[in-house]
Amino acid sequence: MFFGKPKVKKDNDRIPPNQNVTTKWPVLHVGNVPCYPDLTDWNLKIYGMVENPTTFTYDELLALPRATVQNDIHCVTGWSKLDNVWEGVAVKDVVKDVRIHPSAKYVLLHAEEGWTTNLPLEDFLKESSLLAHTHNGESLTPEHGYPLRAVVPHLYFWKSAKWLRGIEFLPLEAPGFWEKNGYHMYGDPWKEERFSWD
Ligand SMILES: Nc1nc2c(c(=O)[nH]1)N[C@H]1C(S)=C(S)[C@@H](COP(=O)(O)O)O[C@H]1N2
Ligand SMILES: [Mo]
Repeated sequence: MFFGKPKVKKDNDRIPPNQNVTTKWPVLHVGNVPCYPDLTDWNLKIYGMVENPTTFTYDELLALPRATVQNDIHCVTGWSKLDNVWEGVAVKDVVKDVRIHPSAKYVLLHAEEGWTTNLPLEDFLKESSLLAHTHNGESLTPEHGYPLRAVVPHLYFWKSAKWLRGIEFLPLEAPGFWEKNGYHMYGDPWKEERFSWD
């Protein structure tokens, strides 16, 4: 599957206000980079407002249809990186059999060390959202989220949890780590929704 947009837009139509394009890939996070000598203890838990709470092993996740997406990412600190090619699994395939309850309206993504971020269910389920293990043809490095990170490119990049371990479906919006610390609950880069007061 290929969900990426063809390159028809001019570059300056692709860069949200007050962002600068970088060809490097900065590393940004709080806490430690987790170390996985092997992935036998790794899993991804899907729970909350779902009929079938599910735990995926890494192999089970890789057995889902493979998705490739090309997109631009925009960090709230001001850098944008264009034309990233991510491979992984589409969110809609990951949640296909969990039967999301109709009262679920929001998602809280859980990463290692208790780091979290929140977004509306509708945004999480977009065609462009995926759980990625590969970037530009290479396995994610530990500092960029190995073995699995969320990629939600239409929101500021802090919503794209690295070292993802859990997906919790909620009826109400619960602020994640940065959202509790003054970042915007939604984070649309085109509207510059950087902080809660924007
Ligand atoms: N688990 C986790 N994921 C995280 C963060 C974090 O601190 N912990 N930081 C976020 C922020 S603020 C950004 S800008 C991106 C940075 O991803 P990168 O380091 O791969 O560029 O990861 C996001 N995902
Ligand atoms: Mo960020």
